[in-house]
Amino acid sequence: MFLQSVDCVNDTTDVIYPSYKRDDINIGIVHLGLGAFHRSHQAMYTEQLLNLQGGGNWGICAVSFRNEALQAQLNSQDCLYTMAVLDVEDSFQVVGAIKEVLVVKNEASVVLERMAAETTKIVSLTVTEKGYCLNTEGVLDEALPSIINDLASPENPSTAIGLLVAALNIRFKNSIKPFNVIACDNLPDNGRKLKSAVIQFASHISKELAQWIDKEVQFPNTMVDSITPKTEQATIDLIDIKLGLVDSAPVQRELFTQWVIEECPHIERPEWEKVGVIFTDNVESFENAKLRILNGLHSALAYIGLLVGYETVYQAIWDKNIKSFLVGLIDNEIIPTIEAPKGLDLHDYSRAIIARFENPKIKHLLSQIACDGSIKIPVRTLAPIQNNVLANRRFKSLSVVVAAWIHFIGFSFVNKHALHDPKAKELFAAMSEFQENENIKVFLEASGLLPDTLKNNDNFITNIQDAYVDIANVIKSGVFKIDA
Ligand code: CS2
Repeated sequence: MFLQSVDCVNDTTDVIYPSYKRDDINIGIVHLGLGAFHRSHQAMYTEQLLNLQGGGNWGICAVSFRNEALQAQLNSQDCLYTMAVLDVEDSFQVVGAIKEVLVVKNEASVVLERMAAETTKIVSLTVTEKGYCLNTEGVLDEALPSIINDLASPENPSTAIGLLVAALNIRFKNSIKPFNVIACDNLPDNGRKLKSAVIQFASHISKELAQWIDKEVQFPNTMVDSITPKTEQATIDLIDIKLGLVDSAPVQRELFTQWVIEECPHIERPEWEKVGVIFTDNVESFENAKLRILNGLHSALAYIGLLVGYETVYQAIWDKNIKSFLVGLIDNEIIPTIEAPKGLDLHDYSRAIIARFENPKIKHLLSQIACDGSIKIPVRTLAPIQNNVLANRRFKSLSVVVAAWIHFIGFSFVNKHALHDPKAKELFAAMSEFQENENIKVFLEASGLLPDTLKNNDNFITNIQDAYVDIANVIKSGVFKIDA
């Protein structure tokens, strides 16, 4: 039997099911970006609150940009799905918070209708870093083809920015109070950057609209965390046994989860603080700690691990040499760049992250993390290097991460593997030039990613050059042996 409705589940098991009446809850949130992360994180917090409060009008309309297959799967099971938490003891919960699934590619006008509805109080997003359509300075990149298209036809948008502006424009014209926007992707100042991109786009439509958005719409910064790898067949099988039903769209994640949201007065929102969400006026320090430690280590593991032949975070972190390199990297070069949030011991925080990576049940693919390096490396690795350069501190191990990333691009280039990166073309062109004249400075400059402080810093270039040679030796020997 298939999972179809809450009525068909067998609630004698220890699986948690929605305890509120799903039919009675209305949609209050439109979420853009229906990936596994949204379903295991924001939707899960909302689900817990609905369970706690016995309902509430915070149902979610979840919007995918292209994934019709997922829409069909979720529709066939009344938008229900199971979340498996994989830890020493696994646990399972059927989530009912998502009430509707839409796909922009086929029904952009319905998406806009939902976003413009007076009952929609919040639009949240997990569209990955590249979905913000920003250039290296962190402002809207108006040269992107998708943004050019949306600007040419703003009533028929296909990007997250275009959708937000079009929906806000409908509300503005109809004197409907705006929704507020909660950005949930891994980039520093995510809310602030999104707001500035939205205003910049809106200013091409009308000055009044741009001013209204600036004044009336809140875009709190946030930090989100929970490792959510692609769902494996083994988890699907486990869920089938546990539920006694076939769920064709489950998600899996680790036990740890965190959501920190900037406190903004007057936002009409679910009382997520009742289910553990932290509201604070100091999101930036949580963001920095998480981006530089967890995500920074992830990228280091991805590029180093893949070059040595590992497939998952779990395999790479159990390599003693890699682990001891990472520990040195954290203590000597990352922690000194972070101002810790009050009450958080960065040493303990970083060790807890390593322990999370060591969870044998989480098979997080390094290739998944290695995507979009041109957006991730500047935030996770170049930014702390820049801080260290300015403070006259060491950055030798961070340089190793950059060098591993360059080798990863070189490997993809030489073997004609697709590079999953919005700047793939530019990076391959830079690599081609680099391979001709073997001057790493050429690659770094041509990649267009370097902040001015690093561009003309000979010490930085020398460090990367040396690290590049070290990594070449690692690849030759198949053993990672670089001391941090
Ligand atoms: C990862 C993140 O894919 C990546 O770049 O570093 O998705 C990471 O798993 C999450 O941020 C964890 O919260």
